[in-house]
Amino acid sequence: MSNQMTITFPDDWHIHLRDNDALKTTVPHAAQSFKRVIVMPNTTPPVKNRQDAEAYYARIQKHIPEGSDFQPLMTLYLTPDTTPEIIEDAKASGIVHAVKLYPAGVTTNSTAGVSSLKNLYPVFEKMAEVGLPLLIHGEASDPEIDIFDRELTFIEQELKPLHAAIPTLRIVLEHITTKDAVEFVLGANDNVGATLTPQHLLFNRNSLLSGGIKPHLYCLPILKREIHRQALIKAATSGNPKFFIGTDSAPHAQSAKESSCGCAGCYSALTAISHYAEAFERMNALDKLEAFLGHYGADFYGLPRNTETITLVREDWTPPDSYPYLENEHLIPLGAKQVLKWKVK
Ligand code: OTD
Ligand code: ZN
Ligand code: ZN
Repeated sequence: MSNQMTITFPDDWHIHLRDNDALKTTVPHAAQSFKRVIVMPNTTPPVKNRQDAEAYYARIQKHIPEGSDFQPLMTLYLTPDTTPEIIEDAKASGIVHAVKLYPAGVTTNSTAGVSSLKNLYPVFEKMAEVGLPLLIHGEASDPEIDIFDRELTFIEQELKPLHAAIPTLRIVLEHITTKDAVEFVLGANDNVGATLTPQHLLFNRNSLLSGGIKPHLYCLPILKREIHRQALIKAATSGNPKFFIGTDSAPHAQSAKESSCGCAGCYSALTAISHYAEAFERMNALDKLEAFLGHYGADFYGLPRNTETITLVREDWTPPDSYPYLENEHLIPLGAKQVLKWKVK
């Protein structure tokens, strides 16, 4: 077994950078690990149109380290007021690469999201026409539905009808967490792909809840049973180009995570590559890692693959306990206090 791997520089097809002062931390971290990132639009207020995206892009750019060719790929946040004209205008900007659907209320900063997909079908038709992918947080928004069943319910009630109605719409089912999602993606046409996070490949709901609650493993969609984790890691390591990296790295200050009402989100911008390598190695599938991290996402988005490389070495290391964040706050990385087996040189 080789102790060193040189692979295509990875991209991250799903990241949260937040806004304003948070960008001082999140942008350099993202630029250290990734060449390009799909930037989620769930800021406060959300990124709803071309003007918002251009202004946010400019704020991000101020924090890109000197000499780095890091590239933020912007997205729009779909609301009940999104129109086909907004889609056309966003596409024409050249900086907007996708549109994100949050069913209202399902995750952090999603109150401005959508409760009925049917009304937005003209918007989806326009996205299919101009070639903007729809990125979906695939959870049912009905709060009565059990939190562990929300992904499956969304797939059955919303996603299958949408894909059947507009099969030419390119869809990324984001951060999939169940074998049902894997089966949906495998059964759908080639316009449908999925991202997978490090936490959903490595941990299950026991990791979150058994032997003491672990707030830093609390994210949405919530970690599921072991059979689901196994289906996810099998999909990720299968070499099927429908499945690719999307860390869902989501910064929340330590004080907001370790609280009586803790925020959802795992911060993995600086550790995700190591986590993925470890997850793939456990499946004896390190030969599939490069394409998952560096090829399939670019192919799906119709962008060129990166030509630069990174080198991973098999070397035990422990991430810092925390990173400074905002004024007197800290971010706790996924994997804090653990020994990770692969390090980016
Ligand atoms: N999940 N936290 C956040 C977003 C994601 O659903 C997501 O994409 C966040 O903090 O923005 C989380 O747990
Ligand atoms: Zn989401
Ligand atoms: Zn996310």
